[in-house]
Amino acid sequence: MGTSTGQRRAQHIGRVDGCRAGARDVELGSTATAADIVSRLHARFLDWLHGRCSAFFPHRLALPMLWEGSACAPDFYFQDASVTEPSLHLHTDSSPNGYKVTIALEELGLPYRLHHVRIEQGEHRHPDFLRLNPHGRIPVLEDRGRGIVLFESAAILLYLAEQGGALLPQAPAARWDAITWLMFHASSVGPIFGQRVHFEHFAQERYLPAIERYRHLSEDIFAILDARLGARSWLAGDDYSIADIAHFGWLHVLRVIDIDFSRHRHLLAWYQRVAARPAVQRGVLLPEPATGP
Ligand SMILES: N[C@@H](CCC(=O)N[C@@H](CS)C(=O)NCC(=O)O)C(=O)O
Repeated sequence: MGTSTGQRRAQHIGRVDGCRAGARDVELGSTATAADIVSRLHARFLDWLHGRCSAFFPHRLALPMLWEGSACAPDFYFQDASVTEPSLHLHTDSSPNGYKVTIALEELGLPYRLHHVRIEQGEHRHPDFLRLNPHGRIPVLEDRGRGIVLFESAAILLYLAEQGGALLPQAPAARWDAITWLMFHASSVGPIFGQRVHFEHFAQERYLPAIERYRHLSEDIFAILDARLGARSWLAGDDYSIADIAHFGWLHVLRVIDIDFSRHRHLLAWYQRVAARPAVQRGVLLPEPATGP
């Protein structure tokens, strides 16, 4: 006898309920209708999820994002026959470059599976990861369906904008503005902020000339961004784009570690506009919220 979609769904939920939440008396095959079973199991699944995951956010159920290696894993989606394995696999950690990509994915609503690469535990040096990015850095995006592997957050953002058909303006002038500011970020802003954070927070020796140099260079960048945003809402003009997302990833982490740019009022207002977006608020929690050094 064939099974209905409802029954199949109930079996899949039942399997998740049994295997991840401890044995439950799943009543498949009783007189209960498939709809009853689905609704009972769904309620239990949510109960379990809320109990199990202190940092559970409803969007993780609402969006088809998949989570690997976490107690919070909604592999509910993965095991449900009506939902297929996503083609996009993101390897990332909680970091400026990682947040750019989780924000873009959340903005675009593309289904993806998230793999948490724990840099502190050296997982980015594992041979399996180095096969994806020989430079041993997150983020890495695989599009398994198309056999494509990308590293460098700017390349990933361009790919996602193309795939999602958004976050990159169509009109040539605005499009090239967005790409120019994305490249400015990738080649100048990110590396300068990265060196500043390194010399101020992580370097074993406190080397003042380097600290001064990167402070000075990053203050210049704040001033450039502030001037740009004084005349327009977004870096590429009228539309929020991947250029904004790239900058936000870094500026968000600078704020978390108390590097202050609030005296640049246009930059601060832009920061607040970006931070107010629901997808951005979700993106900066994935795989975990940023913490100071
Ligand atoms: N230019 C690269 C930078 C990537 C990068 O430096 N990622 C950091 C995390 S934000 C990383 O993986 N660091 C590990 C390490 O330095 O060993 C990009 O934009 O993706």
